Amino acid sequence: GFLVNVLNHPDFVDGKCDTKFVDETEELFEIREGKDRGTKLLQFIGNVTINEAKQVKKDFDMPKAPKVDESIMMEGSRDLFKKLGTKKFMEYVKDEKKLFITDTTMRDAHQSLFATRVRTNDLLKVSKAVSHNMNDLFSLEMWGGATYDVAYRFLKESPWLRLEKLRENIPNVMFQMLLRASNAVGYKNYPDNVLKEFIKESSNKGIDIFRIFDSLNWIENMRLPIYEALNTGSLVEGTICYSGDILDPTKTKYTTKYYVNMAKELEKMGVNMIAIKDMAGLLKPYAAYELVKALKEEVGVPIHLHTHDTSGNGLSTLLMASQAGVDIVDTAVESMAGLTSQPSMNSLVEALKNTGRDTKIDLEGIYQIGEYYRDLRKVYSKFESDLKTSSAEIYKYEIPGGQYTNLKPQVESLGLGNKFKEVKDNYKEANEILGDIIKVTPSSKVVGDLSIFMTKNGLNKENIATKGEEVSFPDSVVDYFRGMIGQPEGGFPKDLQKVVLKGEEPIGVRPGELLEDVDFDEIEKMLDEKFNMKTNMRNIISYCLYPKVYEEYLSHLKEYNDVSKLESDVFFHGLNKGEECEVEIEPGKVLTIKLVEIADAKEDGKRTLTFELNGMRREVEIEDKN
Ligand code: 3PY
Ligand code: ZN
Repeated sequence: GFLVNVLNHPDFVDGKCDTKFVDETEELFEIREGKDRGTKLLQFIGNVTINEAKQVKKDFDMPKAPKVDESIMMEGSRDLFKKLGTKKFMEYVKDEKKLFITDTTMRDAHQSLFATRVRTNDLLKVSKAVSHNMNDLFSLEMWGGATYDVAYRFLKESPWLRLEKLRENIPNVMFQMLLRASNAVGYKNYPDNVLKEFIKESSNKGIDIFRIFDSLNWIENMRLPIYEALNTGSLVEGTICYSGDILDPTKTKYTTKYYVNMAKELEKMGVNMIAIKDMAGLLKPYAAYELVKALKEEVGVPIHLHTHDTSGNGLSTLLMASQAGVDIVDTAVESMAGLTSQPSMNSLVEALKNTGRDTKIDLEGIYQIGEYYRDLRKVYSKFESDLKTSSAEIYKYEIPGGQYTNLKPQVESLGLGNKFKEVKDNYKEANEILGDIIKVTPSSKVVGDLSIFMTKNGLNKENIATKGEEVSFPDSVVDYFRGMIGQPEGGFPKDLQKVVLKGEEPIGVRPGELLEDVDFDEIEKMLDEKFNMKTNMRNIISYCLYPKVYEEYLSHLKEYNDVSKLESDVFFHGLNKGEECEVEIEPGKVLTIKLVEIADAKEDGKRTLTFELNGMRREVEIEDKN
């Protein structure tokens, strides 16, 4: 029976059975499922091979991570943080002359360059080298933002296991996540109890620093997550999202004063650092100097700058910020840097060598990590955009890095490929129509959805109020005007709000005040019964954040078992005829899988695929959906 198996599980016997054991691991489904793990994997590989990969030539090898001496534990920022405690550690950061560096390679870099697709398996392979060679960094941004959604939706793996396993392999450097305030890691405001539990679990499982931003810079939405994160003993970056251009005297909404005031309010709430989140890469070099200087004069906590290199000015922005006294900046390893990603760590480190802000980072080992990612990118090439050069037109459009990369394929998939320029122009116009708002997930989605909607329906600034009477607007736009993601600076444009809401009254309070707490017990019961599992709090949270996506993930797990251990060339490209792969389904247990034969489709549309599984012939039937 189920219980017996749980009790016999090695983790349980070892006494390690905290909440960790009862996760979405394969064992839980094995227990009552007849089909074995091997056959399920063959079915998965067969399906990818027939319906997704179509026997593409694999002109890449899976990259090898650099070897390091694992017996030597390198001291890192996390060790120091633990040793000094919050207060002393933050004093140290503030007093230190060197510029501190955060690496975003495991999160924002691949979110911005190829739609967040890097799998845990590939991150784990390089993780020990990261712990060893990147121990001088301030932190690693490796979770949050879109990673959570994409892990379940597209990678069919648990983001919690990513966090846990990376933490195991990298115990020495601080982990940082991006939290969308009351939107957590989703696209809408969630009930307070969901948000609280999410933050607690994230901290328990290894997050040291929460970067908390609201997509409209609305402080009311940030209070609860900030207090909750501070309560866990983690460090908190109160975040100001940068929009517009403080150097442009004609732009009067988002001024230096506006940002400084916001930072001061966040400081009063007790945050440990202020993050400037320049998600679209709009902070020009001299503006960075002015903004950082003003913040350094007016707030006491360290300043952490995040930008994107879309315009090609990213490195200059970091250098000017450094000159003005910024404490920490975000970069990515050079083979994952540039364009819509962060500026290159390697270039910045070199640029500051032998100056007053010398980062003191040894690049030797970081080059090796760069080589790993350079080779890895080939495996993920199908997710890369065709953006080849930087683009200073981003200053005009104000589209965030990840959205900029995604917008073209999104527009193409809607059959508007020939209207990309118009969509971008409409993005700018939609922003004005919505009241010149801060644009970052999820508010950037509102602007993106509206711009596509305008393009499709021939709407513009002049006719949207009249023609809009007859159409129903995209859900995200309606929710925005209802006040469901919060209140924008300067309020809503009232005329259009009336048109969009068609008589419904908007809310003026924090949405979390109106959303009823979720009944966790009820969800636990439902998941236990429906998926035959022993549900834990992380499972419940995942369901609360993404009910449909999470259920689909669990169904996938049931049908194909745990696919996270497949190598990425097989996960994304299947097997070619005659090709063989190995999968270590648990430590020491390796399956060898060879695709021997693909038969023609039968009348019912199914193909028989012949495999060898550890040398034994196995046939599986795969429906050819082409
Ligand atoms: C996210 O919220 O995912 C972002 O990276 C916003 O810039
Ligand atoms: Zn970013």
